[in-house]
Formats: sequence, C-alpha cells, structure tokens
Amino acid sequence: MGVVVIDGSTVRDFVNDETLFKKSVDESFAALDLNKDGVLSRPELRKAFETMRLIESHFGIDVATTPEQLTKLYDSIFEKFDCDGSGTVDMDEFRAEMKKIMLAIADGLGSSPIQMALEDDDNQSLLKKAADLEASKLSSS
Ligand SMILES: [Ca+2]
Repeated sequence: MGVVVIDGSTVRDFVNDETLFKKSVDESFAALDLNKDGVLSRPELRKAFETMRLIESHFGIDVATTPEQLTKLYDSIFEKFDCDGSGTVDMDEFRAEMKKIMLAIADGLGSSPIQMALEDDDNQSLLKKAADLEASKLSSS
C-alpha cells in the first residue's frame, strides 16, 4: 500500500467506467441507508457529507463555517439530490447527483493532482475508489 496520485482524468475514468461507478455508488448508497428503507433521509445524507472532506471543500466549506451555515449548506445539498422534492433521496437521484459531483470534482482537480493514501480504509469514499482504479492500472501495466 502507499499513496496514489489522482487528477481530473483519474476521476473521469472512474465515472466513465459505468459498471464500476454504478457498483461503487450503489455500495455507498447501501452504506448510507442506515435504516435500510431504500431511501436516504436528510440526516442520512448529511452524515455522508460530513465524512467526505473533499466534497465539503468542493462546496466551499471552510473551518470558520458556523453550525447554522453548515445546516443551511447541507439543506441545500439535500435539495439538489432530492430532484422530485419527495423529502427523501432514492437510488436514481443519488446516482445522478453523485455523477455530477464527481465530474465537478474532476473539473476542479483538472491537471493538478492530489495525493491519496491507499491505506485509508474509508470505503465510502468514491474518490478512494477512483484512486484504487488508478492503482490497479499502474500495477497491471
Ligand atoms: Ca434511509
């Protein structure tokens, strides 16, 4: 194990690998659906984003953010996911929005690579899975 360097094209390759991306997103969804009712509630989604530091920086959170601002921000993220305004996020909504977010992150990374530690056992992180894909390519070539 060690560190793998990922950039925008790593993330884009991952999103474009439809089978792998769908499987990864579905696994994240299952892990986030704490009460296993098949949809993500507001607290379930918030918990997810609190554990994803990179997504937080993508949405512009900095250390000075107050709890009230955070709640507002997580509410606005939830509204984005909940396209049909049903008050819950279903699998299709989750897949569609995660794809958008990952592509936005890819654009943000561009050709400025970041390092990711492979021993980090954050299995819910899609960026970690993108990094794993990159690492598997490196080891097989
Ligand atoms: Ca749920």
